[in-house]
Amino acid sequence: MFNLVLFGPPGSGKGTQSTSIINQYNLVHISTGDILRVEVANATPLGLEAKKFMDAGALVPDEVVIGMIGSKLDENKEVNGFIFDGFPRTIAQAEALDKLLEFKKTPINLVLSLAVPEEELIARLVNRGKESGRSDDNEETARKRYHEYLNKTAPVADFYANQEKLVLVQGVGSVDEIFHKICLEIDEVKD
Ligand code: B4P
Repeated sequence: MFNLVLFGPPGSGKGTQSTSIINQYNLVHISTGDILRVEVANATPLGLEAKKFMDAGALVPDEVVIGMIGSKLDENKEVNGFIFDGFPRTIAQAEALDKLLEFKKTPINLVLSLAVPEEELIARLVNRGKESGRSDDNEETARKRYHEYLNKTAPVADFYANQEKLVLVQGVGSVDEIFHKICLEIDEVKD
């Protein structure tokens, strides 16, 4: 199995690059953002609770997100591996993921961190908001999300650097150029 974490601030291209990576390497895509948006769209109890946090640019509580990941791993037993997109976003989520994977006897193999400057992130999210209508893609909420990232998510990079799994990838350039750099890093680690 090969398990990849795609890490980076909101708007850094995690979702965009995941689409290409799953096709190239035949991995199962687990995006906590996508799962939460489906829950919101279906107005489930979980979705109604999560929406309050998402609309405010805040992270959804750890216990909610960790529970969702546990279910997804159980649903996908015989697979080549997983790509975790937008998860883990806190140290508690990272520790929980290690425990869940230990149980499955398969570790995280690589963490790719997409580096993009703040103003480029905000511009991308505001631009996406014009087409997608996503309630968290406006300038005010995008800046809150970025600060939430700096406070709660950025420390997760050190967690994986200490495990010698973190590799930085410059996330500015064309989607294809960035995908090419990502493939080089994956091929270096994957047998
Ligand atoms: P997510 O859905 O994870 O979304 P994201 O951070 O906005 O985006 P991503 O980095 O995937 O960017 P994308 O490729 O779409 O999170 C949404 C919310 O859900 C969070 O704020 C939080 O509330 C909640 N949540 C999710 N996971 C959670 C967790 N684990 N714990 C707690 N809460 C959680 O790209 C963005 C835009 O840039 C797109 O328009 C794209 O076309 C464009 N783009 C991409 N690459 C580009 C490039 N190279 N050049 C120019 N534009 C590019």
